[in-house]
Amino acid sequence: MRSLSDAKSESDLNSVKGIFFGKKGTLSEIMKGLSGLPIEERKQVGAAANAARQTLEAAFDARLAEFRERERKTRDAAGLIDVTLPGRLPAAGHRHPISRTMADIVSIFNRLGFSTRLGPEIEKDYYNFEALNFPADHPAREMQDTFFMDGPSSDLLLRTHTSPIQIRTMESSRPPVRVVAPGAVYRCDSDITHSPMFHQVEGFAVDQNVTFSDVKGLLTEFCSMMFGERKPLRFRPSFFPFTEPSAEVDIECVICGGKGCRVCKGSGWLEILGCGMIDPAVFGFVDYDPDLYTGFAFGMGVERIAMLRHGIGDIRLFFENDLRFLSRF
Ligand code: 2U9
Repeated sequence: MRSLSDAKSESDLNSVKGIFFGKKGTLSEIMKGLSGLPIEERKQVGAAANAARQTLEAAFDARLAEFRERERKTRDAAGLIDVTLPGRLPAAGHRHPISRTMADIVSIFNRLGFSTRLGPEIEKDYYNFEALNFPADHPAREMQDTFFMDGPSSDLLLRTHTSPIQIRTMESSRPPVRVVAPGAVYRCDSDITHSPMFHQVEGFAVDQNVTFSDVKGLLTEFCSMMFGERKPLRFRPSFFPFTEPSAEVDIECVICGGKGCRVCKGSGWLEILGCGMIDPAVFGFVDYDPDLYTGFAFGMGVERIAMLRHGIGDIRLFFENDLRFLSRF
């Protein structure tokens, strides 16, 4: 097999290729001989050899394409499928990191004896504020925080927390109750750590003799199930209109182990949730006897937990739907 026009197959083509491009092939020999030539001649021969290489390569490529096309046509005509070729799998999607984090949180509380309740995202002022013991002039009711459906005097709004679910639960059932309330909530706020729509998981339990140590024990267990090991927790006194006493809960920084880093701003602690004993004034709205029953409640922001879990610094990334971001999870 000496020439391109004699080649009848891909393997013939490779033999002819060897004549020109092989180790001892014509082109290699020419290139080796270049060093023995005077400079002017070396330039001319070198340029001619390069041009010849390009022409030959194009001719071989064209012939190869011809053979492959012929082969494909024969195969198609015979109805043959190459079963040894790897299949093309459809790209599989997955759940959004926020849905997954929320499902993980809810699943832990379900395993700890809490059932799940949902509620409407458009709520009445009564369930979102009044029954939760927000005074009439409380700043959280104002325009900059709450999306009212029809101006600030409107009775309908986008719920600012999932707490209305707890009020609705207490209206329709008697103690003992243990419920988690997950869902989307809305606040007029937007920067790298706040989104106008975000997600919360809240929960509560009401029975006789429920104490603050019950919520401490529950949340300690939750944190070790969520973050993998028993990390130190810190309960700091705080204030919410619907709980008294109230606390915010910090976990030892999951990034630096408490040494101090950029994520915990050098403090060694990360705030992850809030909790407290349900204010007896709230029981007045749902007709629970505050002399007989006590209850605890807690709440957390799902995005904040997901950001800590995955080391993400900007909440807006979760909602831009950029697949380069979402496919990392
Ligand atoms: C009823 C009574 C009490 C729910 C609670 C918190 C503490 C809390 C925040 C966490 C981060 C909101 O998303 S966040 O900004 N929540 O700290 N929430 S106790 O207490 C209730 C709820 C309903 C009837």
